[in-house]
Amino acid sequence: ERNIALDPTYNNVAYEVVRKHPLDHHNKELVEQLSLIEKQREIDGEARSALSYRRAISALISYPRKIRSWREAKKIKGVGDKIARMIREYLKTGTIQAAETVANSSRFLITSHFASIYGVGPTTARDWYGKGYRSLEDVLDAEGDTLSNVVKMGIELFPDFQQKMTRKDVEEIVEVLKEVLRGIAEGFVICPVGGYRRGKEINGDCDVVITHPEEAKTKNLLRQLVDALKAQGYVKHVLWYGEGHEKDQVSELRLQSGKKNSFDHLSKAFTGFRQPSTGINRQVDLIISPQSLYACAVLGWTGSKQFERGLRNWCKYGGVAAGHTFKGGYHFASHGLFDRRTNKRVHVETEEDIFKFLKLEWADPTLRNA
Ligand code: TTP
Ligand code: MN
Ligand code: MN
Ligand code: MN
Repeated sequence: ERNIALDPTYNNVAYEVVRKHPLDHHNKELVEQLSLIEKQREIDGEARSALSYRRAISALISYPRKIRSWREAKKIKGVGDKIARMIREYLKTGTIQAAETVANSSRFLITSHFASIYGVGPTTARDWYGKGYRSLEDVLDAEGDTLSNVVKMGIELFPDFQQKMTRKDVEEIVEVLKEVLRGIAEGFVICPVGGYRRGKEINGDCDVVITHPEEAKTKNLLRQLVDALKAQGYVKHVLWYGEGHEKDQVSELRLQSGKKNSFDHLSKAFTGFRQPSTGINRQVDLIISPQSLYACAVLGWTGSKQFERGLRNWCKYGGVAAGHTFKGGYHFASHGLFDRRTNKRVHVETEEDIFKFLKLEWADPTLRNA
């Protein structure tokens, strides 16, 4: 039984960009339990530990059949000894004790609740817990006056934002955006990205990349669009607003921005957007890209986060995939693909171009759920 052949297209490699990660996979319950531990490590600030769980989880998502033995689990690249032992425990008993402990930890339940509020990260969540707060009422009672405006908005919008969106909800919002864009000018192109593009039925927010064939049309678009959305009553809350500087010197573009929430140099706004049919405020993330950066913007904002991490590593360090060697030496960001040595931008028109350049086989967005 151990020798049942695996899917011949399966790649047992550590590279997320080479493997396939469908939403529907063979080890869901196991992945669910490991994800709980991963989340707890993340919220407790144990970044390295969280990352090793995330790597293993992605490897398990891409594994082409239900895992049946410890020996089988140990062979999977990305699954280390410690997690392999947890898989052994899971196969033997049906549960992982460490995951049960997390699931029953009131500290975990409360800190993860705090951290799910927009603007509240793990550090603040732990800090609040440490001060003895056990609910949002506790937080508001004790800190109401000192909270930042973003956190105040996050708390105000929380009851709405925690309600998940169907694909239809996302599509409704995209239609509204198209209409508002038409009021600004003809010819805008809008691409829903994030979990929606990866095929998820249920989404936490709506992420869109917007471009126009004429670069000048995207120049002041973010301001125009947010103003129009406010004027038409769709947007009351702007959680983050940042105009990019796509035309700055290339070397400067490569630098990581120090600005919070600004992990690329594209113009973007994270908004609370009132969905017409339900009246619920949805988080809508608007990303504006000039045409020349559109392929990178779409690839960078489609995710998943672990897929993007893998993509950046592949660009930097390279690897061998399907007999092709890629030497690395590049830097990927949503605002461009750069040669690390010269800081020069590589011109790419489409996502397919990027994969070809990186010597990778095309990965359909629905297989990027790493
Ligand atoms: P998100 O909207 O945060 O994630 P998501 O769409 O995958 O999932 P959810 O249903 O919870 O909304 O971000 C969209 C994509 O943008 C994400 O998959 C990867 C990319 N991204 C990063 O790489 N780094 C970041 O810090 C953010 C905010 C997004
Ligand atoms: Mn999203
Ligand atoms: Mn999210
Ligand atoms: Mn988002």
